[in-house]
Amino acid sequence: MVKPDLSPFTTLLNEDGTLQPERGVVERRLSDMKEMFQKIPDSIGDPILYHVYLIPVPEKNSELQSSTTVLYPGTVGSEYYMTKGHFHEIRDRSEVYMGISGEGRLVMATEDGEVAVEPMRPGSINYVPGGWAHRSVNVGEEPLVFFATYVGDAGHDYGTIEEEGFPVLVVKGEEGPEVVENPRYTGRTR
Ligand code: S6P
Ligand code: ZN
Repeated sequence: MVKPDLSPFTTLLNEDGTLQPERGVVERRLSDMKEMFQKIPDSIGDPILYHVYLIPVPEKNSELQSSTTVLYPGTVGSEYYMTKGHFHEIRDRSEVYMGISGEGRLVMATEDGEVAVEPMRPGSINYVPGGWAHRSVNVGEEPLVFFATYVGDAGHDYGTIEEEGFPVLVVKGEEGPEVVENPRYTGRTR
């Protein structure tokens, strides 16, 4: 017989992507991820790039963590606002994203430099297999809001991306978003 650790509970999603009740919030400003942008204009200040609203549960592989992310619209130089991006600490742990509002790109990369860029929009369901680092990029004019759920003990390895970057960047081109090579990427390429 399995004796459950938790009792069932419900969280409500507000239209703006916040959660009710609020159980935990992470705020990320430009100053938290300065090294990740190619060039930061002096006049930009220290804007909030995104909030993550958490539904925390025990960090075990028998549970599912979940959260919403509200990634605001804007650019830093030619790059759109984006999340830090990470591998999961336990590399093979997978994740599912569901787009709620706004328009984005989900940039994913393996440790040996394979790349995938997938669309995020209301109703998109992106599967992030184990072993793929992931970063969301807001390419629209409205906040990009999405729900994420992932294996409970996955953990987050931000260090590898901080050191190596992603193999590609999503930049604002004349005709809209463009995926270009990251000149500062120091990881393996394929
Ligand atoms: C967690 C999941 C998301 C991100 C969030 C912010 O595994 O991928 O909830 O945490 O979108 O991104 P980051 O890279 O700052 O954690
Ligand atoms: Zn993740």
